[in-house]
Amino acid sequence: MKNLLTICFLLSAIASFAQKKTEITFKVDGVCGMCEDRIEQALDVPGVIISDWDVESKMLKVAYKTKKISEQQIHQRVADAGHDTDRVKATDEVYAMIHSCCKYRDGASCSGEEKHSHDDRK
Ligand SMILES: [Cu+2]
Repeated sequence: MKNLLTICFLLSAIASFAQKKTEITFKVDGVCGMCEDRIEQALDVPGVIISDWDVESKMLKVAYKTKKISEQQIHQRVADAGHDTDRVKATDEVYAMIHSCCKYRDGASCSGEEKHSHDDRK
C-alpha cells in the first residue's frame, strides 16, 4: 500500500513537469524586416518555442509553454521592445528608441534593404 502511494506521488510529480504548450496569434504594429527581428528577439526567452512575425499581415504567431510565460507577458515583452500589440502599447520612451524607418505610428516605410543599416542615424 505504501508503495502504491509512492508511485502515485511520483506520477503526479512527473505530470506537473510535463508542460502545456499553446499557440496564439495577435496583431503587432511594425514596418519592416528590422521590426521583425526586434519583435522576434524580444521573445527569444525561456518558455517561448516559436515566434514568427509576418511583415505583410502584421500578425505575430507565438508558441509557448503556459507554465513558463503568460500571454500577457508575451504582449508586454513585445511592447517593451517598442512595438504596439493589440493589448499592450509601447511607451513613448521605447518607441522613440527604435530606428526611424520603423516608426510605424508616423507612417514610416522602409524601401530597400540598405536603409536598414543602423549607421544612418549619425
Ligand atoms: Cu522596421
